[in-house]
Amino acid sequence: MSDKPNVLLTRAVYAGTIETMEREFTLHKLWLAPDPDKMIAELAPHLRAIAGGYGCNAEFLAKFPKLEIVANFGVGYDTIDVQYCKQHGIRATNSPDVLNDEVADTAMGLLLCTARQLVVGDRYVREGKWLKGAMPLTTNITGKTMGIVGLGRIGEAVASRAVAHKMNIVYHNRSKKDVPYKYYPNLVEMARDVDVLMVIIPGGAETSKLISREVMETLGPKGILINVARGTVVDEPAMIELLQQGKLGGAGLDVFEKEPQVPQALIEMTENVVLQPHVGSATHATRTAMGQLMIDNIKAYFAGKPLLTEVPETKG
Ligand code: NAP
Ligand code: 8YV
Repeated sequence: MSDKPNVLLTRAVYAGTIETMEREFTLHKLWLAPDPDKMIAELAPHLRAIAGGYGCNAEFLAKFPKLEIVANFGVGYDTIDVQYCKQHGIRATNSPDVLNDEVADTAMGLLLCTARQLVVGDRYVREGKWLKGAMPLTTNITGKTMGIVGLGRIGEAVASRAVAHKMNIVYHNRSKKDVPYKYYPNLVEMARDVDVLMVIIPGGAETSKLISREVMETLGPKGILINVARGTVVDEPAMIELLQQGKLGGAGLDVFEKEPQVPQALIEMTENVVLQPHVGSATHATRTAMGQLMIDNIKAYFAGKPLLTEVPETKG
């Protein structure tokens, strides 16, 4: 019997992370189990740690009466029922900060691709259209106003990049922050005053469809919506309708309501919509750092040391 702690990994994460986990822990890979229920039944009597965070709703967590820690792979932990964890004395951790720059780069990349139609331009050349004439002019971002919905760790990294692009920054959070940007307590009022709405808030029930039809209609026919948060925070059917009717100018999307399913209507909008497969943090360097933070939290827990990045809901 190995003295390395048993850890149940609920989904595939970065390959390098899995290799490290196999050295550090007695690792159980749920998504590869020929019979997942059998694996769960065998582990249930003694398992203390779950990693990955995927599918960790109350029903799943209740299968493990000895569970003490859930370590998420990612900063967004909307797939973990942290209220259940709190009620059962289970600690939960995530991987903040190590991915701020990566996600902010993706957000700005999506904005430039959408406003300047860089993907359209790539296709324009490959399809030989340039031989017949210049591509139509597009939209600039310099001097435009970006409204950040969720000026947190990643939101602030986006803001500093947008400032470098000579954009004006305003923001909407539930609470005002000590930052040199105008604060909008009302999201619709902000949507009225901006050219770009940059969405980088957490997922979950509280933010579900926060980017409503009214918000997007107010952003308007020249407005650009960028969503690098979660698909659930946008009213996706309303967004599609408004884009089709020309009542919303354009969208750059990294996340979707039913990932990896993407509505066909969005796939067919090739001029003013840019789609990405949830790659906000998808580089080797950043995924390695996310994985190491997940591992270090579990190691700290079993060593009786303070957790490095516990989520606010299970602290104290
Ligand atoms: P963070 O530092 O906690 O920032 C979240 C911000 O959102 C805070 O400033 C918070 O301010 C605001 N906020 C929270 N709930 C709100 C609400 N109901 N209404 C308005 N504002 C609200 O989190 P982060 O590290 O920047 O990450 C943010 C999210 O990005 C993650 O939760 C995840 O869903 C997403 N993400 C996506 C990718 C990707 O690959 N696309 C990668 C990483 C993260 P207040 O508390 O004042 O409201
Ligand atoms: C991850 C993310 O890609 O950290 C997050 O919240 O959305 C991304 O960094 C996602 O968790 C999938 O692994």
